Amino acid sequence: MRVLVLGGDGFCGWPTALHLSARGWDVTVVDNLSRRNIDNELEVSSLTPIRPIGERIAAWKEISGREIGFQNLTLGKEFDRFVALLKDEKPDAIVHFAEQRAAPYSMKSARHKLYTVDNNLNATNHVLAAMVESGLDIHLAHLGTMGVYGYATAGLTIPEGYLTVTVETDRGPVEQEILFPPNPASIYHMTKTQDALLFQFYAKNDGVRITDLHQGIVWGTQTEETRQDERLINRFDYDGDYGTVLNRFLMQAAVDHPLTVHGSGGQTRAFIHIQDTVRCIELALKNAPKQGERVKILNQMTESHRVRDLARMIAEMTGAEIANVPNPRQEADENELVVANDQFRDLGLKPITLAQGLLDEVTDVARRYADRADLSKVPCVSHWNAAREQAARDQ
Ligand code: NAD
Ligand code: USQ
Repeated sequence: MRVLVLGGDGFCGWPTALHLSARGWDVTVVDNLSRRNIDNELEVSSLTPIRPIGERIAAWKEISGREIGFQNLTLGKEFDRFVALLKDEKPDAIVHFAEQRAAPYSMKSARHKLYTVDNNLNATNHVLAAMVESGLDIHLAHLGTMGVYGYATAGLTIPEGYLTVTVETDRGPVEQEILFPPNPASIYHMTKTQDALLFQFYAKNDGVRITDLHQGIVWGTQTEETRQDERLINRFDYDGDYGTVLNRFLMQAAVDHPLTVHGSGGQTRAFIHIQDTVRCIELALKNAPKQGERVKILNQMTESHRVRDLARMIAEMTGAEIANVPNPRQEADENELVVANDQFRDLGLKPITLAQGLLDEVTDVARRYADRADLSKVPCVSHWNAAREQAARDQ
């Protein structure tokens, strides 16, 4: 089986490429290395010493004997090259991670908003149009986000993508299944809600087989494959734009930085360990929708936690202090989050939980590379309403 991993140099993509290669898939990574360029723009580096993509791939060949291909290609810009690649490789599946994925980065300035929309929507549309153009029957598995649902569920268990609603009409109640109403909390999350419409259209019009994985916040660093050699090590983002909350807290605890809880820390979010991410992708590829089936949507998360509870748990474990800092985002003070994830459980996923001591593993990684940390990059400096705040200061 052949698979293209779009965005395969990134935090989720690299371990996925290795996981699938280790299980006998013929893997080609497609990535324009834009994430590494954004590190240059922000003047930050992964806490872990990630190697250039060529070195990563050569190290994997040395260790496993297996080849991973690489194409430096910008999805959303180089359409003809991508169609030619599809016709050449004839992949059975494509895993699509290739988008700008940080909410704070997407809200940094007007330029960052424009870049995120342009990059993400064009990448997804080009991938879909190229699949149709190639004439091949390829399964697309896309990494979406729990954030498409919004986070205030008011007692509702968030279903997997679709919601059955009853509409009162003159002829009595009519039942209909609709996409769960989108409620994005950042420009980045908004691009994922629009991706969902592109998927609905291409599935209906062209019969493209699509799985959209609504993933929660990924935590952890290493997987079975990335820990085999330091040259395979995965990325660890800790800065205010790209670092996600749980990994940031673990890193902060390791370098004696107070845990940066936004506001009262009342936001509840869904989480998944990186090892489970790669398992879920494999399960999704093995259980592709059939021709003519609607877009298959799965919630890819394993547990939900409130931010302040996570901070408390890590503080108790490590002795770290907690600092409640002003929230740079526009989000509710408190939200509940109950999520259905029956499909992956039915497919046999046995989730790794925070309670299993894996937090230690991440803290160990953070401690080992603590000297690489630039603490000036820890604060979240991207504000959701920066322009309005500036205008108020100027008055
Ligand atoms: P990442 O930024 O580490 O990786 C994305 C990769 O895609 C990078 O290597 C980047 O260079 C590449 N890329 C971006 N735009 C591209 C383009 N136009 N053409 C070619 N390559 C391009 O992000 P990640 O954390 O690995 O996330 C991967 C996907 O999973 C994203 O779509 C994200 O929305 C989703 N996701 C991530 C998380 C998380 O916690 N990290 C949670 C839920 C969903
Ligand atoms: N937060 C803090 N302190 C911090 C950092 C974050 O309190 O130092 C809070 C935020 O205010 C927010 C919550 O933690 O309420 C989560 O923030 P995050 O940066 O960990 O996650 P988010 O912005 O939602 O984005 C991440 C990934 C994104 C993915 C999303 C899944 O970057 O690609 O889509 O998680 S989800 O959150 O389920 O939508």
